[in-house]
Amino acid sequence: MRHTFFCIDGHTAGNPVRLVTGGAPLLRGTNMIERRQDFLARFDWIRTGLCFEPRGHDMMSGGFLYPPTREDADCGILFIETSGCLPMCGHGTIGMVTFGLENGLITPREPGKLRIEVPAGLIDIEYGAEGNRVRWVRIRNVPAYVAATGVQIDVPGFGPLSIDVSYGGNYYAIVEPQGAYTGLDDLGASRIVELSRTVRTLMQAAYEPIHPLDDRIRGVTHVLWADKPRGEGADGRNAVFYGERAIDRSPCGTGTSARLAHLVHKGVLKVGDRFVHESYIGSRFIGRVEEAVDVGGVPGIIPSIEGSAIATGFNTIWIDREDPFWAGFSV
Ligand code: PYC
Repeated sequence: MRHTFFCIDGHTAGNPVRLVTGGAPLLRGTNMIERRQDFLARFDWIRTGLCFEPRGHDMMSGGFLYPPTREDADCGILFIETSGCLPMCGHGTIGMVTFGLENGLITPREPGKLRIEVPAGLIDIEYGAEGNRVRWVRIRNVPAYVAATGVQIDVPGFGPLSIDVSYGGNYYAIVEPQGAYTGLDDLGASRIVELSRTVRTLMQAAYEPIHPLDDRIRGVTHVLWADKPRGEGADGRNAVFYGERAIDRSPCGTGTSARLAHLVHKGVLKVGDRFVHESYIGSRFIGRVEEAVDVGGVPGIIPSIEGSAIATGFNTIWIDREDPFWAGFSV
């Protein structure tokens, strides 16, 4: 049996986005988080088949557009990635909104604005277009907040680290320069990946963040290595680790949101401040601290992230049950 998926492939600031425009399963659920759980229970093979080798790769990420479950939203998004079905993905949203608008798959009720339902909540979008090309997308993200500071771990072969945990749609272990960590360029990509796996495992054992408003969102899944900026006009740089081997090629939307909340918590940023975040490869998002909010009794912020995406082409993908690797593999 052969399943066919029609996709628009592209990237946001260098990180892949695979928007599945045909072949999405019908999901049960009264909101996107229930649909996400239904997808994980019954259709996770679609994610692994489309994201892992041989049809994808370590960084592969994307999702599906669904009709919204609420009247005040224009559409729903379900994210798929090598690491699972994220509650929220910033680079993925920028890409899927861009490709969806450019190809007439999303119709805004108000020009230049969209409201989208994601598993982590409701996000507001503003975008700028010229003709049918979307030039930029700004996400007013779900609330971000700092869940913990100073979690101590000892990384074998590297040394002790003091880690802060911040939420920006996913939970991030934030590693700032300290001790043996002297900067991204001193580590290099392979060492970042290797260390991040250990950092995540140690953090998962040391501390489990649970979202104050929804306990289905929990646990550190990503590691953000923070560094000083490299390029002119940037305020900071990062390498965000996800899945088993991925470093985000974009500055990471939820990672940037988590970092904004973190820098507000540290007194470095305040409401109204802008923060240009560089990725490991030098691409950029513009982050902004929009407002201060309460997140279930914890002080937080509404962050926004702005970036742009480029489609690279249409891709029709088969998942054929006769293929020994129909559900994908990872080595
Ligand atoms: O942009 O939020 C993001 C993201 C999460 C994982 C990879 N990118």
